[in-house]
Amino acid sequence: MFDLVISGGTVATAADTFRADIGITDGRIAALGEGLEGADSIDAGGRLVLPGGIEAHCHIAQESATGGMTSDDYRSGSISAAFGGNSCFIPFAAQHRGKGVTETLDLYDSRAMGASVIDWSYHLIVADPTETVLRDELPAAFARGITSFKVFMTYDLMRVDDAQFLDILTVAKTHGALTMVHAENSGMIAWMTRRLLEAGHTAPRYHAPSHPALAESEAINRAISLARLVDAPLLIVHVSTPEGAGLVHDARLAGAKIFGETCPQYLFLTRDDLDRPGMEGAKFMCSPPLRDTATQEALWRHIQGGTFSLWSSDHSPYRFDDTGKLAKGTDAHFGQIANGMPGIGLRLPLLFSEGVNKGRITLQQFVALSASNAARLYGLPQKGSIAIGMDADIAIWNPQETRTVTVKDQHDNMDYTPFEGRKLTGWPTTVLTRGRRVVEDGRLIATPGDGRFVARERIDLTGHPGATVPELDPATNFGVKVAP
Ligand code: DUC
Ligand code: ZN
Ligand code: ZN
Repeated sequence: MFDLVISGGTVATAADTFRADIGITDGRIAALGEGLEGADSIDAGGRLVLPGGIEAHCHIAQESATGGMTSDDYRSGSISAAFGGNSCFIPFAAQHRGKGVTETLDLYDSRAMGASVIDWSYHLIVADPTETVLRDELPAAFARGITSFKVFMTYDLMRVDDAQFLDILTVAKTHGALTMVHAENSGMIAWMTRRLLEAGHTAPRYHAPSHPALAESEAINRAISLARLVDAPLLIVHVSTPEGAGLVHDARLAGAKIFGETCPQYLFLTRDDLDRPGMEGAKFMCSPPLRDTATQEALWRHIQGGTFSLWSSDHSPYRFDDTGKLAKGTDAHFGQIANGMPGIGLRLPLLFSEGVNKGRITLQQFVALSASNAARLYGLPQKGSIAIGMDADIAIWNPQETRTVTVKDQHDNMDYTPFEGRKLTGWPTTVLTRGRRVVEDGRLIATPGDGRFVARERIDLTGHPGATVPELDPATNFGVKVAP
Protein backbone atom coordinates (compact mmCIF):
# COMPACT_ATOMS: atom_id res chain seq x y z
CA MET A 1 0.00 0.00 0.00
CA PHE A 2 1.55 3.29 -1.15
CA ASP A 3 0.90 6.80 0.16
CA LEU A 4 -0.34 7.83 -3.27
CA VAL A 5 -0.91 6.08 -6.58
CA ILE A 6 -1.20 7.86 -9.93
CA SER A 7 -3.13 5.35 -11.98
CA GLY A 8 -4.08 4.75 -15.57
CA GLY A 9 -1.84 7.32 -17.21
CA THR A 10 0.67 7.17 -20.03
CA VAL A 11 4.09 7.76 -18.52
CA ALA A 12 6.84 9.37 -20.58
CA THR A 13 10.50 9.88 -19.76
CA ALA A 14 13.36 11.17 -21.90
CA ALA A 15 13.81 7.57 -23.07
CA ASP A 16 10.40 5.85 -23.21
CA THR A 17 6.62 6.10 -23.27
CA PHE A 18 4.69 3.35 -21.45
CA ARG A 19 1.46 2.64 -19.56
CA ALA A 20 1.99 2.30 -15.79
CA ASP A 21 0.66 3.22 -12.39
CA ILE A 22 3.10 5.08 -10.17
CA GLY A 23 3.30 4.20 -6.48
CA ILE A 24 4.62 6.99 -4.27
CA THR A 25 5.80 6.65 -0.68
CA ASP A 26 7.55 9.27 1.46
CA GLY A 27 7.71 11.65 -1.50
CA ARG A 28 9.57 9.23 -3.73
CA ILE A 29 8.62 6.94 -6.56
CA ALA A 30 8.46 3.50 -4.95
CA ALA A 31 6.98 1.42 -7.78
CA LEU A 32 5.93 1.40 -11.41
CA GLY A 33 3.42 -1.30 -12.18
CA GLU A 34 -0.15 -2.33 -12.84
CA GLY A 35 -3.05 -2.28 -10.41
CA LEU A 36 -1.12 -0.48 -7.66
CA GLU A 37 -3.09 0.61 -4.60
CA GLY A 38 -2.55 3.55 -2.34
CA ALA A 39 -4.09 5.40 0.59
CA ASP A 40 -4.68 8.22 -1.84
CA SER A 41 -4.99 8.19 -5.61
CA ILE A 42 -5.05 10.35 -8.72
CA ASP A 43 -6.79 9.08 -11.84
CA ALA A 44 -4.59 9.92 -14.82
CA GLY A 45 -6.70 8.11 -17.43
CA GLY A 46 -6.30 9.81 -20.82
CA ARG A 47 -3.46 11.93 -19.48
CA LEU A 48 0.29 12.06 -19.95
CA VAL A 49 2.32 11.61 -16.79
CA LEU A 50 5.65 13.40 -17.15
CA PRO A 51 8.56 14.36 -14.93
CA GLY A 52 7.75 17.74 -13.37
CA GLY A 53 9.45 20.54 -15.26
CA ILE A 54 12.62 22.14 -13.97
CA GLU A 55 12.65 25.83 -14.85
CA ALA A 56 16.37 26.52 -14.90
CA HIS A 57 16.51 30.20 -15.92
CA CYS A 58 14.26 32.73 -14.22
CA HIS A 59 14.69 35.96 -12.29
CA ILE A 60 12.72 35.96 -9.06
CA ALA A 61 12.91 38.65 -6.35
CA GLN A 62 16.10 39.83 -8.03
CA GLU A 63 17.26 43.41 -8.10
CA SER A 64 19.29 44.66 -11.02
CA ALA A 65 22.58 46.50 -10.53
CA THR A 66 20.68 49.76 -11.02
CA GLY A 67 18.11 48.91 -8.36
CA GLY A 68 15.02 47.68 -10.29
CA MET A 69 13.30 44.69 -8.72
CA THR A 70 11.62 41.91 -10.70
CA SER A 71 7.90 41.83 -9.99
CA ASP A 72 7.66 38.18 -8.91
CA ASP A 73 8.73 36.99 -5.50
CA TYR A 74 9.24 33.34 -4.53
CA ARG A 75 5.56 32.94 -3.78
CA SER A 76 4.11 34.26 -7.03
CA GLY A 77 7.05 33.04 -9.13
CA SER A 78 6.82 29.48 -7.83
CA ILE A 79 3.03 29.37 -8.13
CA SER A 80 3.22 30.54 -11.71
CA ALA A 81 5.94 27.98 -12.43
CA ALA A 82 3.79 25.21 -10.93
CA PHE A 83 0.74 26.13 -13.01
CA GLY A 84 3.07 25.89 -16.00
CA GLY A 85 4.01 22.28 -15.23
CA ASN A 86 7.13 22.79 -13.10
CA SER A 87 7.99 20.99 -9.87
CA CYS A 88 11.29 22.76 -9.27
CA PHE A 89 12.99 25.98 -10.33
CA ILE A 90 16.43 27.54 -10.19
CA PRO A 91 16.30 31.36 -10.11
CA PHE A 92 19.40 33.53 -9.78
CA ALA A 93 21.02 34.94 -6.67
CA ALA A 94 22.80 38.04 -7.93
CA GLN A 95 26.00 39.25 -6.32
CA HIS A 96 26.49 42.97 -6.87
CA ARG A 97 29.81 44.80 -6.75
CA GLY A 98 31.04 45.40 -3.23
CA LYS A 99 28.88 42.58 -1.84
CA GLY A 100 30.08 39.16 -0.78
CA VAL A 101 28.80 35.87 -2.11
CA THR A 102 27.81 34.47 1.27
CA GLU A 103 25.77 37.55 2.20
CA THR A 104 24.13 37.39 -1.24
CA LEU A 105 23.09 33.78 -0.75
CA ASP A 106 21.85 34.54 2.78
CA LEU A 107 19.72 37.35 1.34
CA TYR A 108 18.15 35.07 -1.26
CA ASP A 109 17.55 32.39 1.39
CA SER A 110 15.55 34.96 3.32
CA ARG A 111 13.52 35.69 0.17
CA ALA A 112 12.84 32.09 -0.75
CA MET A 113 12.36 30.29 2.57
CA GLY A 114 8.76 30.04 3.60
CA ALA A 115 7.61 31.43 0.26
CA SER A 116 8.12 28.87 -2.49
CA VAL A 117 5.49 26.22 -3.25
CA ILE A 118 7.98 24.11 -5.25
CA ASP A 119 11.56 23.01 -4.62
CA TRP A 120 14.25 25.48 -5.56
CA SER A 121 17.94 26.20 -5.82
CA TYR A 122 19.89 29.23 -7.10
CA HIS A 123 22.48 29.93 -9.74
CA LEU A 124 24.96 32.44 -8.35
CA ILE A 125 25.65 35.51 -10.52
CA VAL A 126 29.27 36.54 -9.93
CA ALA A 127 29.80 40.25 -10.64
CA ASP A 128 32.71 40.94 -8.30
CA PRO A 129 35.27 38.11 -8.41
CA THR A 130 37.66 39.42 -5.75
CA GLU A 131 40.45 37.26 -4.39
CA THR A 132 38.30 36.39 -1.36
CA VAL A 133 35.40 35.46 -3.59
CA LEU A 134 37.56 33.21 -5.77
CA ARG A 135 39.52 31.62 -2.95
CA ASP A 136 36.91 31.28 -0.21
CA GLU A 137 33.41 32.28 -1.19
CA LEU A 138 32.87 30.34 -4.42
CA PRO A 139 34.08 27.10 -2.78
CA ALA A 140 31.78 27.89 0.17
CA ALA A 141 28.87 28.43 -2.21
CA PHE A 142 29.65 25.10 -3.87
CA ALA A 143 29.73 23.38 -0.47
CA ARG A 144 26.31 24.89 0.18
CA GLY A 145 24.95 23.15 -2.93
CA ILE A 146 25.13 26.09 -5.33
CA THR A 147 26.92 24.38 -8.20
CA SER A 148 26.43 26.83 -11.08
CA PHE A 149 27.85 30.34 -11.46
CA LYS A 150 26.70 32.89 -14.07
CA VAL A 151 28.85 35.67 -15.50
CA PHE A 152 28.00 38.57 -17.80
CA MET A 153 30.15 39.80 -20.69
CA THR A 154 28.03 42.94 -20.98
CA TYR A 155 26.36 45.49 -18.62
CA ASP A 156 28.88 47.92 -17.11
CA LEU A 157 27.98 47.11 -13.49
CA MET A 158 27.94 43.34 -13.94
CA ARG A 159 30.44 42.29 -16.57
CA VAL A 160 33.69 40.50 -15.95
CA ASP A 161 36.73 40.85 -18.19
CA ASP A 162 38.31 37.89 -19.95
CA ALA A 163 40.91 37.25 -17.24
CA GLN A 164 38.26 37.34 -14.50
CA PHE A 165 36.12 35.01 -16.60
CA LEU A 166 39.06 32.58 -16.79
CA ASP A 167 39.50 32.76 -13.00
CA ILE A 168 35.84 31.90 -12.45
CA LEU A 169 35.92 29.08 -15.02
CA THR A 170 38.97 27.64 -13.28
CA VAL A 171 37.49 27.74 -9.78
CA ALA A 172 34.24 26.28 -11.09
CA LYS A 173 36.07 23.49 -12.88
CA THR A 174 38.09 22.64 -9.77
CA HIS A 175 34.91 22.08 -7.77
CA GLY A 176 32.75 20.53 -10.48
CA ALA A 177 30.54 23.58 -10.92
CA LEU A 178 29.05 24.74 -14.22
CA THR A 179 29.74 28.28 -15.42
CA MET A 180 26.93 30.00 -17.33
CA VAL A 181 27.43 33.07 -19.47
CA HIS A 182 25.41 35.93 -20.88
CA ALA A 183 27.42 36.35 -24.07
CA GLU A 184 27.10 39.71 -25.83
CA ASN A 185 29.89 42.11 -26.84
CA SER A 186 29.63 45.07 -24.52
CA GLY A 187 31.52 47.54 -26.76
CA MET A 188 29.40 46.83 -29.83
CA ILE A 189 26.21 47.41 -27.84
CA ALA A 190 27.52 50.65 -26.29
CA TRP A 191 28.68 51.95 -29.67
CA MET A 192 25.43 51.10 -31.46
CA THR A 193 23.37 52.56 -28.60
CA ARG A 194 25.29 55.84 -28.67
CA ARG A 195 24.97 56.14 -32.46
CA LEU A 196 21.24 55.41 -32.42
CA LEU A 197 20.53 57.86 -29.62
CA GLU A 198 22.66 60.58 -31.23
CA ALA A 199 20.52 60.20 -34.35
CA GLY A 200 17.37 60.59 -32.25
CA HIS A 201 16.27 56.94 -32.42
CA THR A 202 14.94 56.42 -28.94
CA ALA A 203 11.83 54.20 -29.30
CA PRO A 204 11.75 50.65 -27.89
CA ARG A 205 12.16 49.14 -31.38
CA TYR A 206 15.75 50.44 -31.55
CA HIS A 207 16.66 48.01 -28.79
CA ALA A 208 16.92 45.36 -31.53
CA PRO A 209 19.53 47.09 -33.72
CA SER A 210 21.41 48.22 -30.61
CA HIS A 211 22.21 44.56 -29.88
CA PRO A 212 23.49 43.22 -33.21
CA ALA A 213 23.57 39.49 -33.89
CA LEU A 214 27.34 39.87 -34.30
CA ALA A 215 27.57 41.07 -30.70
CA GLU A 216 26.21 37.70 -29.64
CA SER A 217 28.30 35.54 -31.97
CA GLU A 218 31.53 37.41 -31.19
CA ALA A 219 30.98 36.97 -27.47
CA ILE A 220 29.92 33.31 -27.77
CA ASN A 221 33.02 32.59 -29.80
CA ARG A 222 35.19 34.32 -27.18
CA ALA A 223 33.43 32.61 -24.27
CA ILE A 224 33.87 29.20 -25.87
CA SER A 225 37.55 29.94 -26.52
CA LEU A 226 38.07 30.95 -22.90
CA ALA A 227 36.39 27.77 -21.67
CA ARG A 228 38.41 25.65 -24.06
CA LEU A 229 41.66 27.27 -22.91
CA VAL A 230 41.11 25.91 -19.40
CA ASP A 231 39.06 22.88 -20.49
CA ALA A 232 36.15 23.96 -18.30
CA PRO A 233 32.44 23.30 -18.85
CA LEU A 234 30.42 26.29 -20.01
CA LEU A 235 26.73 26.86 -20.72
CA ILE A 236 25.78 29.66 -23.12
CA VAL A 237 22.41 30.90 -21.88
CA HIS A 238 19.63 32.42 -23.98
CA VAL A 239 21.20 31.83 -27.41
CA SER A 240 19.21 33.96 -29.86
CA THR A 241 20.98 33.66 -33.23
CA PRO A 242 21.69 30.90 -35.76
CA GLU A 243 25.34 31.97 -35.72
CA GLY A 244 25.54 31.59 -31.95
CA ALA A 245 23.79 28.22 -32.08
CA GLY A 246 26.19 27.14 -34.82
CA LEU A 247 29.16 27.98 -32.59
CA VAL A 248 27.70 25.91 -29.75
CA HIS A 249 27.03 23.05 -32.15
CA ASP A 250 30.57 23.14 -33.59
CA ALA A 251 32.20 23.27 -30.16
CA ARG A 252 30.17 20.26 -29.02
CA LEU A 253 31.13 18.41 -32.16
CA ALA A 254 34.78 19.15 -31.35
CA GLY A 255 34.31 17.48 -27.94
CA ALA A 256 34.40 20.67 -25.86
CA LYS A 257 32.32 20.81 -22.67
CA ILE A 258 29.98 23.40 -24.15
CA PHE A 259 26.22 23.48 -23.61
CA GLY A 260 23.53 25.74 -25.03
CA GLU A 261 20.18 27.10 -23.90
CA THR A 262 17.49 28.89 -25.87
CA CYS A 263 14.18 30.40 -24.83
CA PRO A 264 10.60 30.60 -26.15
CA GLN A 265 10.77 34.30 -27.04
CA TYR A 266 13.37 33.62 -29.74
CA LEU A 267 11.13 31.01 -31.40
CA PHE A 268 7.73 32.62 -30.97
CA LEU A 269 8.31 36.39 -31.23
CA THR A 270 10.26 38.67 -33.57
CA ARG A 271 11.67 42.17 -33.51
CA ASP A 272 8.48 43.33 -35.28
CA ASP A 273 6.81 42.87 -31.88
CA LEU A 274 9.01 45.70 -30.61
CA ASP A 275 7.60 48.01 -33.27
CA ARG A 276 4.36 48.94 -31.56
CA PRO A 277 2.90 52.37 -30.90
CA GLY A 278 4.16 54.46 -27.98
CA MET A 279 5.90 52.44 -25.32
CA GLU A 280 4.05 49.17 -26.06
CA GLY A 281 7.18 47.77 -27.67
CA ALA A 282 8.88 47.91 -24.26
CA LYS A 283 6.89 44.83 -23.28
CA PHE A 284 8.95 42.88 -25.81
CA MET A 285 12.37 44.15 -24.78
CA CYS A 286 14.72 41.46 -23.60
CA SER A 287 18.44 40.84 -24.00
CA PRO A 288 19.59 39.40 -26.29
CA PRO A 289 16.75 40.94 -28.31
CA LEU A 290 14.11 39.33 -30.49
CA ARG A 291 15.32 38.60 -34.03
CA ASP A 292 13.41 37.48 -37.18
CA THR A 293 11.45 34.58 -38.65
CA ALA A 294 14.52 33.04 -40.35
CA THR A 295 16.12 32.91 -36.90
CA GLN A 296 13.06 31.17 -35.50
CA GLU A 297 13.29 28.45 -38.13
CA ALA A 298 17.03 27.99 -37.61
CA LEU A 299 16.61 27.71 -33.83
CA TRP A 300 13.89 25.07 -34.26
CA ARG A 301 16.35 23.06 -36.32
CA HIS A 302 18.97 23.38 -33.60
CA ILE A 303 16.42 22.15 -31.07
CA GLN A 304 15.57 19.21 -33.32
CA GLY A 305 19.24 18.46 -33.91
CA GLY A 306 20.20 18.52 -30.26
CA THR A 307 22.36 21.67 -30.11
CA PHE A 308 20.39 22.92 -27.12
CA SER A 309 20.39 21.06 -23.83
CA LEU A 310 18.08 23.56 -22.18
CA TRP A 311 14.82 25.30 -22.97
CA SER A 312 14.22 27.97 -20.34
CA SER A 313 11.81 30.84 -19.97
CA ASP A 314 14.31 33.53 -18.90
CA HIS A 315 11.31 34.86 -16.97
CA SER A 316 12.36 38.44 -16.13
CA PRO A 317 9.14 40.10 -15.07
CA TYR A 318 8.91 43.90 -15.15
CA ARG A 319 5.40 45.26 -15.12
CA PHE A 320 4.21 47.77 -17.70
CA ASP A 321 4.01 50.51 -15.06
CA ASP A 322 6.27 52.74 -13.03
CA THR A 323 7.57 49.81 -10.95
CA GLY A 324 8.97 48.18 -14.09
CA LYS A 325 9.17 49.07 -17.76
CA LEU A 326 8.02 52.66 -17.23
CA ALA A 327 10.17 53.40 -14.16
CA LYS A 328 12.09 56.08 -16.08
CA GLY A 329 8.96 57.65 -17.50
CA THR A 330 6.91 57.25 -20.65
CA ASP A 331 9.45 59.03 -22.82
CA ALA A 332 12.52 57.11 -21.65
CA HIS A 333 14.86 55.96 -24.41
CA PHE A 334 15.32 52.26 -25.11
CA GLY A 335 18.57 52.10 -23.16
CA GLN A 336 16.76 53.15 -19.96
CA ILE A 337 14.06 50.47 -20.04
CA ALA A 338 14.38 47.28 -17.99
CA ASN A 339 15.27 44.25 -20.11
CA GLY A 340 13.23 41.11 -19.82
CA MET A 341 9.80 39.60 -20.28
CA PRO A 342 7.65 37.12 -18.35
CA GLY A 343 6.96 33.53 -19.42
CA ILE A 344 7.56 31.10 -16.56
CA GLY A 345 4.05 29.63 -16.86
CA LEU A 346 4.16 29.26 -20.64
CA ARG A 347 7.61 27.77 -21.33
CA LEU A 348 6.27 24.21 -21.37
CA PRO A 349 2.80 24.75 -22.91
CA LEU A 350 4.44 26.62 -25.82
CA LEU A 351 6.92 23.80 -26.45
CA PHE A 352 4.31 21.09 -26.04
CA SER A 353 1.79 22.72 -28.34
CA GLU A 354 4.10 23.94 -31.08
CA GLY A 355 6.79 21.29 -30.64
CA VAL A 356 5.16 17.98 -29.70
CA ASN A 357 1.63 18.50 -31.01
CA LYS A 358 2.83 20.00 -34.29
CA GLY A 359 5.26 17.13 -34.83
CA ARG A 360 8.44 19.22 -34.61
CA ILE A 361 9.91 17.29 -31.67
CA THR A 362 9.22 13.98 -29.97
CA LEU A 363 7.68 13.61 -26.55
CA GLN A 364 11.07 12.29 -25.40
CA GLN A 365 12.79 15.48 -26.59
CA PHE A 366 10.15 17.47 -24.76
CA VAL A 367 10.83 15.64 -21.51
CA ALA A 368 14.58 16.06 -21.96
CA LEU A 369 14.22 19.79 -22.57
CA SER A 370 11.64 20.34 -19.87
CA ALA A 371 13.35 18.48 -17.03
CA SER A 372 15.87 15.68 -17.58
CA ASN A 373 18.70 17.70 -19.12
CA ALA A 374 18.48 20.41 -16.48
CA ALA A 375 18.56 17.77 -13.75
CA ARG A 376 21.75 16.20 -15.15
CA LEU A 377 23.51 19.48 -15.97
CA TYR A 378 22.65 21.22 -12.75
CA GLY A 379 23.35 18.40 -10.33
CA LEU A 380 19.83 17.24 -9.43
CA PRO A 381 20.17 13.44 -9.76
CA GLN A 382 17.00 12.83 -7.74
CA LYS A 383 14.87 14.85 -10.19
CA GLY A 384 14.04 15.01 -13.90
CA SER A 385 12.78 11.50 -14.60
CA ILE A 386 10.22 8.91 -13.55
CA ALA A 387 12.09 5.97 -12.06
CA ILE A 388 12.10 4.07 -8.80
CA GLY A 389 13.82 5.98 -6.00
CA MET A 390 13.50 9.41 -7.58
CA ASP A 391 11.60 12.33 -6.11
CA ALA A 392 7.95 12.10 -7.08
CA ASP A 393 8.15 15.37 -9.04
CA ILE A 394 5.42 14.80 -11.58
CA ALA A 395 3.32 16.82 -14.02
CA ILE A 396 0.09 15.36 -15.38
CA TRP A 397 -0.83 16.80 -18.77
CA ASN A 398 -3.99 16.86 -20.84
CA PRO A 399 -2.47 16.70 -24.32
CA GLN A 400 -5.77 17.59 -26.04
CA GLU A 401 -6.90 20.61 -24.07
CA THR A 402 -6.86 23.86 -26.05
CA ARG A 403 -6.69 27.23 -24.35
CA THR A 404 -6.05 30.75 -25.53
CA VAL A 405 -3.31 32.46 -23.57
CA THR A 406 -4.39 35.52 -21.63
CA VAL A 407 -2.75 37.52 -18.90
CA LYS A 408 -5.72 36.85 -16.58
CA ASP A 409 -4.86 33.13 -16.50
CA GLN A 410 -1.23 33.70 -15.57
CA HIS A 411 -0.41 33.31 -11.91
CA ASP A 412 2.57 35.63 -11.91
CA ASN A 413 2.52 39.18 -10.65
CA MET A 414 2.47 40.66 -14.13
CA ASP A 415 0.10 42.93 -16.01
CA TYR A 416 0.84 41.52 -19.47
CA THR A 417 2.02 38.42 -21.26
CA PRO A 418 3.93 38.71 -24.54
CA PHE A 419 2.10 35.58 -25.71
CA GLU A 420 -1.42 37.06 -25.30
CA GLY A 421 -3.99 35.55 -27.68
CA ARG A 422 -1.96 32.52 -28.70
CA LYS A 423 -4.00 29.32 -28.99
CA LEU A 424 -2.12 26.38 -27.46
CA THR A 425 -3.06 22.71 -27.24
CA GLY A 426 -1.72 20.59 -24.38
CA TRP A 427 -1.72 21.88 -20.80
CA PRO A 428 -0.54 20.62 -17.43
CA THR A 429 -3.44 19.99 -15.09
CA THR A 430 -1.84 18.59 -11.91
CA VAL A 431 1.68 19.07 -10.57
CA LEU A 432 3.37 17.32 -7.66
CA THR A 433 6.60 18.14 -5.88
CA ARG A 434 7.98 15.20 -3.83
CA GLY A 435 4.60 13.48 -4.02
CA ARG A 436 2.73 16.49 -2.67
CA ARG A 437 0.04 18.12 -4.78
CA VAL A 438 1.01 21.67 -5.67
CA VAL A 439 -1.64 22.25 -8.33
CA GLU A 440 -4.55 19.92 -8.95
CA ASP A 441 -7.01 20.31 -11.81
CA GLY A 442 -6.15 23.97 -12.11
CA ARG A 443 -6.41 24.76 -8.36
CA LEU A 444 -3.52 25.73 -6.09
CA ILE A 445 -3.24 23.17 -3.31
CA ALA A 446 0.19 23.85 -1.80
CA THR A 447 0.92 26.65 0.60
CA PRO A 448 3.95 28.94 0.48
CA GLY A 449 6.81 27.29 2.29
CA ASP A 450 5.99 23.77 1.12
CA GLY A 451 8.92 23.89 -1.32
CA ARG A 452 12.40 23.00 -0.11
CA PHE A 453 15.86 24.25 -0.96
CA VAL A 454 17.72 21.52 -2.84
CA ALA A 455 21.48 21.36 -2.37
CA ARG A 456 22.82 20.44 -5.80
CA GLU A 457 25.67 18.14 -6.73
CA ARG A 458 28.52 18.57 -9.19
CA ILE A 459 27.80 18.70 -12.93
CA ASP A 460 27.72 15.34 -14.71
CA LEU A 461 30.23 15.60 -17.59
CA THR A 462 29.93 12.01 -18.71
CA GLY A 463 30.37 11.91 -22.48
CA HIS A 464 32.03 15.32 -22.68
CA PRO A 465 35.75 14.52 -22.74
CA GLY A 466 37.16 17.99 -23.41
CA ALA A 467 40.84 18.43 -24.16
CA THR A 468 43.91 20.08 -22.66
CA VAL A 469 45.44 22.71 -24.95
CA PRO A 470 49.19 22.27 -25.52
CA GLU A 471 50.05 25.51 -23.68
CA LEU A 472 48.47 24.16 -20.49
CA ASP A 473 49.82 20.65 -20.82
CA PRO A 474 53.06 20.15 -18.84
CA ALA A 475 54.08 17.60 -21.49
CA THR A 476 54.22 20.34 -24.13
CA ASN A 477 54.68 23.62 -22.18
CA PHE A 478 58.12 22.93 -20.69
CA GLY A 479 56.64 21.33 -17.58
CA VAL A 480 54.64 24.24 -16.15
CA LYS A 481 51.44 23.51 -14.18
CA VAL A 482 49.35 26.58 -15.01
CA ALA A 483 45.87 25.43 -14.00
CA PRO A 484 44.25 22.40 -12.39
N1 DUC B 1 19.91 38.43 -19.10
C1 DUC B 1 19.14 37.48 -18.64
O1 DUC B 1 19.58 36.36 -18.46
N2 DUC B 1 17.87 37.76 -18.38
C2 DUC B 1 17.29 39.01 -18.50
C3 DUC B 1 18.13 40.05 -19.06
C4 DUC B 1 19.51 39.66 -19.30
O2 DUC B 1 20.32 40.47 -19.71
ZN1 ZN C 1 21.49 37.13 -19.52
ZN1 ZN D 1 17.95 35.71 -17.63
